Amino acid sequence: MSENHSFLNWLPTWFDRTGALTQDLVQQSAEFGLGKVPARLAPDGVTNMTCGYCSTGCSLRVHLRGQQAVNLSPDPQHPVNRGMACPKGWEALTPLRAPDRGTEPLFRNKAGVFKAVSWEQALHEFTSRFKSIQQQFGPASVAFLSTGQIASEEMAMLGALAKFGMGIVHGDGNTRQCMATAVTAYKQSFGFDAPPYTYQDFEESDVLILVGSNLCVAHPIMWQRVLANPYHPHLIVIDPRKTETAMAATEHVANKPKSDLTLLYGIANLLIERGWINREYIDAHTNEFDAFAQHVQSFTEDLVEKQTGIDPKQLERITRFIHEGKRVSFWWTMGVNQSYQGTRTAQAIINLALMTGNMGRPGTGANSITGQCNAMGSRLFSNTTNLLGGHDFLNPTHRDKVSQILQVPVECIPSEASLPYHQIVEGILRDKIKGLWIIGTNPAHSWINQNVYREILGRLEFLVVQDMYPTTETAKMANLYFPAAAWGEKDGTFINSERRIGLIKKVADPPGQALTDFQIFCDIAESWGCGKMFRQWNSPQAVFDILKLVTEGQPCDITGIRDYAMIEARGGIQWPFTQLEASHASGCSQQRRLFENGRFYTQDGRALFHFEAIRPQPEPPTERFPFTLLTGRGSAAEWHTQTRTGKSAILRKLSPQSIYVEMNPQDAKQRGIRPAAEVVVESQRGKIRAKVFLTPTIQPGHVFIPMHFDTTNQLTLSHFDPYSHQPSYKNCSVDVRLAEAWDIP
Ligand SMILES: Nc1nc2c(c(=O)[nH]1)N[C@H]1C(S)=C(S)[C@@H](COP(=O)(O)OP(=O)(O)OC[C@H]3O[C@@H](n4cnc5c(=O)[nH]c(N)nc54)[C@H](O)[C@@H]3O)O[C@H]1N2
Ligand SMILES: Nc1nc2c(c(=O)[nH]1)N[C@H]1C(S)=C(S)[C@@H](COP(=O)(O)OP(=O)(O)OC[C@H]3O[C@@H](n4cnc5c(=O)[nH]c(N)nc54)[C@H](O)[C@@H]3O)O[C@H]1N2
Ligand code: SF4
Ligand SMILES: [Mo]
Repeated sequence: MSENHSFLNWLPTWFDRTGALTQDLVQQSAEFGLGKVPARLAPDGVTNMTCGYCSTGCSLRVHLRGQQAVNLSPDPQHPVNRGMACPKGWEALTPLRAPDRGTEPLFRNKAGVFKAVSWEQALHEFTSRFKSIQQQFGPASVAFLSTGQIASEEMAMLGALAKFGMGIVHGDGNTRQCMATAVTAYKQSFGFDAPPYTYQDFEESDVLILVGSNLCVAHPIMWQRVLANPYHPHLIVIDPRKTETAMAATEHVANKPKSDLTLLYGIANLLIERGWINREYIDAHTNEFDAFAQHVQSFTEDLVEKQTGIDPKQLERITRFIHEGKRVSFWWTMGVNQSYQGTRTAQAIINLALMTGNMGRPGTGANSITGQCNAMGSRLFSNTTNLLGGHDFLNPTHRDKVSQILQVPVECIPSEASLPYHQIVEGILRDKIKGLWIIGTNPAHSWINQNVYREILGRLEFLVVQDMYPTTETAKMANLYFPAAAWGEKDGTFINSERRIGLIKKVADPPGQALTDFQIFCDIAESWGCGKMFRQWNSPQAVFDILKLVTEGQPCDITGIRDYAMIEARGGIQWPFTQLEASHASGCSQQRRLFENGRFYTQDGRALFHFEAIRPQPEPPTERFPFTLLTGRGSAAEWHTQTRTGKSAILRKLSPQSIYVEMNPQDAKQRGIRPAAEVVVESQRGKIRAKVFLTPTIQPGHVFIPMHFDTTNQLTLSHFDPYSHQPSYKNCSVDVRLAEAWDIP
């Protein structure tokens, strides 16, 4: 039997990566014995809530029997998913009853052993340790790192408590690893962080262009919406790998990694040369086009071919598709955002949409697809880099407004924005930050350059981790662990990629003494001695009402939403939703896109063309490290660091369980690497062991490793986009060789 046969058992996985779910699998999804359901829900029946994994925001119907949440199914009526869910959604209840759920607070004693303690003692340790660090080293010596996976009300409570109540200045989120580039690009180009689309646009376009997005794996239900497009659209996928999405494309543009900016400028240049631009739209609604046109002149077909590997014929073809399309939509995800020149690349996409007038109409737009279930909530309400409601910490009028609405003294609102994530990490290294509170993220697996990062975390005087599980790589390093309730065990709202606010609900009790993040924040406020500041913040719905007021007059104004019941009745509500819109028939539409009137959120209402010279790759391949390492999502069944999806036997069957590296057969042959061989992958920062998977879907000279394995980020590079400060996870240089007996296990 050839070695290749050991991969036969992977094959179903390989093809199931698309997220297509068989009936067999649905039946395996046994009934769950979860905790008691709160009395306000009918004992038998169903209740709808938004999925707690990705930013698609599918609506799931949770089935209740005998006061137990027994199963769930996708909501057939919902405008987002229309009865569909991916494997993670179907299995969303399973991680709640995992045996390693945190059931009590844990405190590491002097011997270094985690011991269960009461909440009272845990809160006392939290308050006394952090206060003493702040007294010794100043208020900014304690920081927090949060998440895009808790409710908006919880994020807002955390951000307000930390910054207004506890005097913390620096707090950022894992959304920095994910969405910061899109946020910065939109703010600079449109005047506000505003993804303009609605999912209906997937079905209305006649040309769709996906840049650095593996939609089929990372957003399987959005992908279903593309497949439901009745116009037989051209689908152009720009990705160095022939992903599942690229395989289904009418045109796969397999460019060199991180050459997108050159490619997009080349397309812009060709559009201008051919006169294939919408001058009327440009003149009426944008600024700086002429300077942009001049900038892209040097991006000739020859230059593009040399830098990107895309030949003039293909360049011409895609440019022609854009020109001939009546409704062209541009979509991008992490292949763009996670790059050292990501902001300008995202803006190069925005520029193409603006110059061809593909904006504000059905089936058009420059559309960033976000990642986590509530990354969009964190963009508006986490109070980290923006002041609550998309306001600016640096703007005194904004500080006054927020202070008045919240009845928080204005002096308690910091007049500086938080340091970005990587500077918080540097702050720890430089002994400026001594205490860290990590909520709902697992950076000891997911942050770049792990070997150094873990050492840095080890320098902290006090690390608090608040998570569903005390078993995550990060929680294991903590001095104090808070057991958090999960999605399904609490109420609140999420905002999905198309700006739709949806509900999450409590359908099970948290295990043991675990508390909702919201309750933990309220208890900390009391323990810290600033509880008075948050008297009005006494329930998620009460916080939602406060957040509504904060958005008044902002582009994200949601003052027209009456209450949670209104969100429920309407199948979610997209922002903005002003009082005027609420009273108007157009406000009732389930598919609302931005910029229909051509007015943007800049001072003069015009969108701005941003552009810049191409930057050199921070770590190009060398003789010693000849391969470019790409990382990303492996399958529809795996979620990030696998703390949740790893708990489902069904999901585990749908993806490889040990680390593998995808490599082109040609490269393997040259190096004498046979299929399924054990190899060592080495970068300047670390070396790891993996099984090789030979596949022509990866170009010669590149390799790909999914992010779901805890060693992947030992290889990745600490390099950041200068505007968004987002890490460049998707390119560093590595070597791959056969593992020897003496290599690391
Ligand atoms: N199943 C599953 N779904 C998820 C998640 C998950 O963990 N599992 N996570 C969610 C989150 S938080 C996010 S942010 C999204 C991410 O969603 P995506 O961004 O779609 O997923 P990735 O696999 O990270 O990256 C997308 C593609 O970028 C390509 N790429 C790498 N370098 C370049 C480049 O230089 N140029 C171009 N054009 N492409 C490049 C990679 O080959 C990869 O196919 O997924 C969300 N959905
Ligand atoms: N190499 C590489 N690395 C990457 C990426 C990549 O493409 N390549 N992508 C990056 C991106 S886009 C992202 S978004 C990050 C994701 O990285 P992480 O945020 O580290 O990933 P998760 O596994 O989602 O971690 C979420 C944690 O929150 C916990 N949790 C879940 N629900 C709750 C809750 O309600 N309350 C609390 N308190 N805890 C909860 C989970 O148990 C888990 O430990 O990874 C980044 N890392
Ligand atoms: S596509 Fe995303 S939101 Fe929908 S079921 Fe899957 S993980 Fe949940
Ligand atoms: Mo993400």
